[in-house]
Amino acid sequence: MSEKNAVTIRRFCFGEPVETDAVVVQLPAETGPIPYLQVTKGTEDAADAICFSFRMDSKDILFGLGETVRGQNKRGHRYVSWNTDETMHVEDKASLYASHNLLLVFGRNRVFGLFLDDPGRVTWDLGYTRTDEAVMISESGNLNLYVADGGSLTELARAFRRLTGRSYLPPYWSLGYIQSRWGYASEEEVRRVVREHRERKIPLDSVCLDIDYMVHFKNFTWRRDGFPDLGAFVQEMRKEHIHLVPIIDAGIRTEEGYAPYDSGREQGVFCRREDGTLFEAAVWPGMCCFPDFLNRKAREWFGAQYRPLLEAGLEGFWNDMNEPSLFFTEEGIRDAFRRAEEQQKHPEDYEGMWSTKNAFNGIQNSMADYRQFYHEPEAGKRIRHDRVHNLYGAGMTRATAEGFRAFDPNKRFLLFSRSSYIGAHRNGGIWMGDNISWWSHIELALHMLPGLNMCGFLYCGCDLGGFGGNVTEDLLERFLQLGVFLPLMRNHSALHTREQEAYRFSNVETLRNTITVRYALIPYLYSELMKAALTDGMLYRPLAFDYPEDERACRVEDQLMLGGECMIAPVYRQNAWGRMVYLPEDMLLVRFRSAADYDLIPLEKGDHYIDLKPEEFPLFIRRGCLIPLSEGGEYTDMLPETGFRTPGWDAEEAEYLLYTDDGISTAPKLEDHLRKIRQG
Ligand code: MIG
Repeated sequence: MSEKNAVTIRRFCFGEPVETDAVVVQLPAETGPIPYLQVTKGTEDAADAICFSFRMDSKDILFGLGETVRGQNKRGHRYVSWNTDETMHVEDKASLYASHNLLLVFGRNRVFGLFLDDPGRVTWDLGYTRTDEAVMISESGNLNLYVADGGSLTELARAFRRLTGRSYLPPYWSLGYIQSRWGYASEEEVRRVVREHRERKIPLDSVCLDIDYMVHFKNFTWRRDGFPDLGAFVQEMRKEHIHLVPIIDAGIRTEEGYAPYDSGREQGVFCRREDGTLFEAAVWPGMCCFPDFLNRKAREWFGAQYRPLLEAGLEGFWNDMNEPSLFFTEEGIRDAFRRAEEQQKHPEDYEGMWSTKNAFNGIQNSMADYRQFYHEPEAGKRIRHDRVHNLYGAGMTRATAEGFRAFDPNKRFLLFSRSSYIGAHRNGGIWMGDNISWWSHIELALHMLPGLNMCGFLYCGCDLGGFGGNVTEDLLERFLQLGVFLPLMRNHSALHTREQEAYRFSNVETLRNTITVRYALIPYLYSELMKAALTDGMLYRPLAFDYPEDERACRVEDQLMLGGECMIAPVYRQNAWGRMVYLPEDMLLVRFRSAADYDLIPLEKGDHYIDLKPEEFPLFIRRGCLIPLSEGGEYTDMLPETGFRTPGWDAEEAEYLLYTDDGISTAPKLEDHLRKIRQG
């Protein structure tokens, strides 16, 4: 299990897998026995299904599955890979917006990993039916299975990343603080958001525009009443060092005279039904067509739609509703009404009443609808959507990123998506979708992070403050304290919820101070993000990755290793003025109040109760390490490249290598700086 052992990955092929774009290295398919796994064919519901299973030792810990509910250790639940627009992220949910079919098994005498490259429905029964058994079911039986073993957890994760390719690199400014809210509908509103931040010296780099900037929610349009001259406004904002980041949804409104619909139809880029007619379903703009992102021509077409917006100077976008989320189809509505009419004829039939209710409830994102349309990756080769459902968001990300590259191959654009599949990590980041202003959702984000990193999604984050529900000031503060460390640090909330921009609250100064810590850390965080991307590493790791021999550390669920030097342990309980933290080695506690105001307290390995007043949050630095803290600034353009402070152990001994934009290299300025420190 030492790091020196080389990892071996083997590919096993079942049925006729579809091309998913998940891997960048083509391994020969092996035919021998599959290590670790039993294989059986068929289930009660699906004759073609293939089931893989393995016996779990009581001590086995399971890591992976990216965007899913529950803990870092995935054991003890049944998950289903089926990308779903799910607004309730509670612990009995089986599916969220993404499918990240990677699992690492960490046991007493073995460490191995699985990647099921299957874009259809996959079930992960991880000790649910039987406590001591893990069963993975590919419903279609068409997949490439990758099995890896031979190294440590870290090496296994790295080997999968070598297989699936290098992570997306976001622009530097995207590490700045981003303010977003569903509802901003005009230049005036955006100006006000910016002004309120600037007046209070709350750092800010970007403002996201949600669907309200468009004309009737139609992609690639913007309302002239709210944004009379988009290009001029983009430039005006750039002068304020603000990047506008508009949303784009998956569906294209069915409307003659609307250019994307006309050209898309003309070029045949939309998904069709079996009879060749266009598949339509309602989403925000009304009835929409859905680009066939599995088809290269369709991707090119979609990527080109961004061009006018890029020409107007926009440098970043977020892609939404790409599971794809379907509000309803005409058939779905018709069936439900038919049932309701039946019900009217038999009003005393209570069971019928339930099925009527369910028919209406089931109109959204229905399996019947996902079976109604087809993709055509190549002319003449049709695949029914449900077989490749989990690829849709990844395809949209790919189309967008390809469009950006075609526009300017040398520029780094910001892109994050809601839905994803492994492989999409090469083209963009993701956000974790519609969380709620709940304390448990700080913890949930902390749990998802390492799983996402394992799958290559380094640039990610959750809606800080919570998307749904009404935030309280203390919750926003604790959310931001986690957000300081998330690559995507975005405050976002839903229409009709309490307004949660940092300036809306009574202790603005506290919220601002928290965000200043982010700006002090950006050079470090960006460098560590680079390092993780360029070395196929993880920015966030469960403690088991770094301390596999320490059984206590391996079961810690609410702390994470960050980069090469640090550990985080956020507070996620209301009214808690501190928390227990387990230190797997001696560490230096940096208790932050602001970028300029913090305590440094060396602590020994072991358990500690750390006092953390509402405005305080911790970062732990490993012995022998230091991190660079910049002076900070109100936006990333302002961040100095010198003058780093370096709180850390034994500053004379420790070193920190800065990874820069240009690749793996040390930053001479910081090196010089460190040398000066070393010289006294
Ligand atoms: O059906 O665009 O997750 O971030 O604000 C809701 C409106 C559609 C869902 C996204 C959310 C966004 C919202 N969208």
